[in-house]
Amino acid sequence: MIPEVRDALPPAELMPERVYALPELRYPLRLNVAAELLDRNAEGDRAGRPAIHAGERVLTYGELARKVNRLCHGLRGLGLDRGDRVLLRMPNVPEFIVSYLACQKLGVVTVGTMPMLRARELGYIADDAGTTAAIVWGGLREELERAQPQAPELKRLIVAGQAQPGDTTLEALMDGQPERFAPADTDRDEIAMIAYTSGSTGVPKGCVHFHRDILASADAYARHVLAPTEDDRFGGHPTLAFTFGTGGLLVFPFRFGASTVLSGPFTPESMLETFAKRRVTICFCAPTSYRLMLGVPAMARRYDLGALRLGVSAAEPLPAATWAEWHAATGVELLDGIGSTEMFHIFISSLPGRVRPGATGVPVAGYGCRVVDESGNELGPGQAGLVAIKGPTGCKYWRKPDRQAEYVRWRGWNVTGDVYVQDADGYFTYQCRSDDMIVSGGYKIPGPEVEQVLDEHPAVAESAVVAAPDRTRGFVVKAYVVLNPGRGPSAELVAELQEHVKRELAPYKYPRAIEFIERLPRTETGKIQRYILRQADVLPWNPGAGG
Ligand code: 3UK
Repeated sequence: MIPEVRDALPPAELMPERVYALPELRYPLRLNVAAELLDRNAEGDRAGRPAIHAGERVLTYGELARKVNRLCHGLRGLGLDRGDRVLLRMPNVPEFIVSYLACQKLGVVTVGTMPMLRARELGYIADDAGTTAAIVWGGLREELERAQPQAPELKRLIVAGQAQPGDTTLEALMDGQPERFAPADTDRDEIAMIAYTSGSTGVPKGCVHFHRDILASADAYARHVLAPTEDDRFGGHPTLAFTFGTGGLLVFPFRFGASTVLSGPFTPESMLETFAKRRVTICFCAPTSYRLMLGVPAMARRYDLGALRLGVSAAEPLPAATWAEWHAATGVELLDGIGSTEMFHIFISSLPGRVRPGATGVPVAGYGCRVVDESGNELGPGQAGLVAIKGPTGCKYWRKPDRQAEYVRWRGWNVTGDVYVQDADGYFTYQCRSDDMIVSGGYKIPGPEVEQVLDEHPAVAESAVVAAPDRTRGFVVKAYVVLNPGRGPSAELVAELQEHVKRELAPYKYPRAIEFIERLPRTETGKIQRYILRQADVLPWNPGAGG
């Protein structure tokens, strides 16, 4: 590994202790994730089997491998090499997968970014990761170009899809290139990707995953929980840039020679139509999306979901009621699973045929999970505490040793900040988060990040952002705003503040509810008492304005 990249990893004493308890998790020293996911299928007897379904288009493993190899030559021609970081900004299109696999094959580190991110978020990520090039979808270029001044090293944009004259295009890079390319001889513990997650402090943190981590997630979680065959078709809405999507729509299908079904922007109807038309067998969605699909009138009669055999639900807790409604409507079991960007994917999951609705499930094969107190002492059944995990994947923050020490504690346990209770028979039930992160519609929204942006508005003196209960989304972002002298509450100002946040941050982070108050409740040491605001509707001092 090049020294610059190695030095960005956490110090050895803060590394998670990783355990490879199963024989299928023992990998050779030299390991390349793209060779495993792609070449193994394309060069074996699956060359003619489908790899990607996108609308009417089907790309076989053989076709995909030829595209990837041609792009490897093209990227190499631009001077990109092992250890370099490349930012990916694309919707769920085949070009995302081609770019991801080509980078992996070269040993180039991918930095996937969610399409909804805005310039300030992209600029931070590009600069923090030290990306020197980006592969960007034409329709998403504007925010990235606005971010470039924040990331001086990001000089080269490669445009996929709709391009403009003078662009370096993905197509041109692949044009006329040889169709074979030998994968880089990467170490199993060499960095493959950095996935950014919004921390509760509002500063995005890069989560590093090695070549081996990505495969381990498939060989622990997917193999043991989903038991995929090459006839499975994986579908769903998470972006490929989110590790929930990278796993569910790229790594897991390819690890088992199955195929992935890519779809456009999520609407409940379009998702159901894709499941029916493309015969999706395993789907990955957030609970909110399952609820929205259940809200489509006569959903099970209008869409033939006969091919579907399992639905994975993650990113937020799956209530027993949603499980029961989906099961009644489709006959399909939803498998709740908790994962994180730090852990790459799911580490506690329900198992087919053994679901207990309302509980997340049991530790995934290969992972050890405990419920502990603040000092790391194990708690007994029925007692709520922090969940701590050890397994083949683990948290490795890029250039953030202080944050690393919060996530990895007690000589190697990963602590996600989630509060759990374990039953006497081993099932884990989610309680809440222990910090200020708001989980809304499956999105993680750090309250402080929204506060910071609200406070930049000239009308705002200060603000506090909390989660307010919501029937569809679980919770929504609610902002309590103290106005500057001379500014009064109004519906126009609510709309203006909402627009302000949507312009500055990914739009899903905007406060769906805004309430103006005289002052924020604080402790004697000056800390905002967000728990009081969470119950604010019953407080006498609440003037009840706005909303
Ligand atoms: C919360 C859940 C209750 C929990 C993710 C599957 O969500 C993913 O990653 P993020 O980094 O967020 C991690 C946090 O989200 N969470 C996730 N799943 C559940 N809470 N029940 C669940 N089933 O607070 C966790 O710490 O955005 C999920 C696979 C890959 C992922 N990255």
